[in-house]
Amino acid sequence: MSRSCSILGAPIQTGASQPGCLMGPASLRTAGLGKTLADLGWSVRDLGDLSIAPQQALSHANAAIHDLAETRAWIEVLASAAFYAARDHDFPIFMGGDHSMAAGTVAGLARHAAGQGRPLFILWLDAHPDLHTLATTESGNLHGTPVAYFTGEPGFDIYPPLSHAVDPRNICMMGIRSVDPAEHELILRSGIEVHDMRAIDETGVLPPLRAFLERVRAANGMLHLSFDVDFLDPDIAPAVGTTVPGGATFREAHLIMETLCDSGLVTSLDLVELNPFLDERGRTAKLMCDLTASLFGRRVLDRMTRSY
Ligand code: B3U
Ligand code: MN
Ligand code: MN
Repeated sequence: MSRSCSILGAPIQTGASQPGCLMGPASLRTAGLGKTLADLGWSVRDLGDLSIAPQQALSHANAAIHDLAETRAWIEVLASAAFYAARDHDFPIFMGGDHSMAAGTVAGLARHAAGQGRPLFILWLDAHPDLHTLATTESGNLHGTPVAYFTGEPGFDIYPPLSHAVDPRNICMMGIRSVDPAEHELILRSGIEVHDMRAIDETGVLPPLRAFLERVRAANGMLHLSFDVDFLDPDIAPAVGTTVPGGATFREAHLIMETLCDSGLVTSLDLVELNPFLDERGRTAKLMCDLTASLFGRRVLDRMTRSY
């Protein structure tokens, strides 16, 4: 019997500074995400897009924060949807949407993992650690806050209550190359494993990835991959509002996905921050589909006719 995966759209853009992520799920569908996975032998169920009701504005002592009520509502809807998607399918994929949505998906997945008696691990592929609290964000863009929230940092009283926090020591970040001072302080205090681009330049992606996967396996953990488009170098992935030069290459990204596939440990996926308004003839959406295909088992050699 083939394994089941579900794809669920979260057209949220209130956590970002510029509009466009709203179209992310449509762009990933147009690039053929569902068919790509079905062709790899997966039984794919498209659960459609989530939505939120109109909200009354919420204010916060930090006046920089914008769209707090809408983002809070999205987090609430996503936490519940992620819990049920993880319960009902072998592998849920959450198509964003800006990265504030991970506050919801990870909260729901942590609740599900706790019900299974297993720890939840997070692989965070991103240019940014997204470790601001509501007090420290200077941009007011809430996509900079999900990791602080789901690790149980204080100051998130206005977000939905978190049923199960993620242990910061179960988080591995790769690709990091833009860190604000308050985030840096939290990295040092929390024990999150961070591999910045310098570390990747020095060792390549495999040694830190394999060491992390060993930890996940030893703990019988569930593993959620949260993939921000800006992890990739902007030359290959221009469709993102917060490009940072010096990102992961095409081959590094595919190698990570292929290695994750081989491990068999990944149980859920966020594809976030795709802004199709900034894309060039759909190339970033297609790249995200191809990377997902590598995670789901596509192998170059499988497509070649062997003549030897
Ligand atoms: N740390 C900055 C920049 C940023 C974070 N996440 C994204 N950009 N995508 C901030 O605004 O919090
Ligand atoms: Mn991010
Ligand atoms: Mn980012």
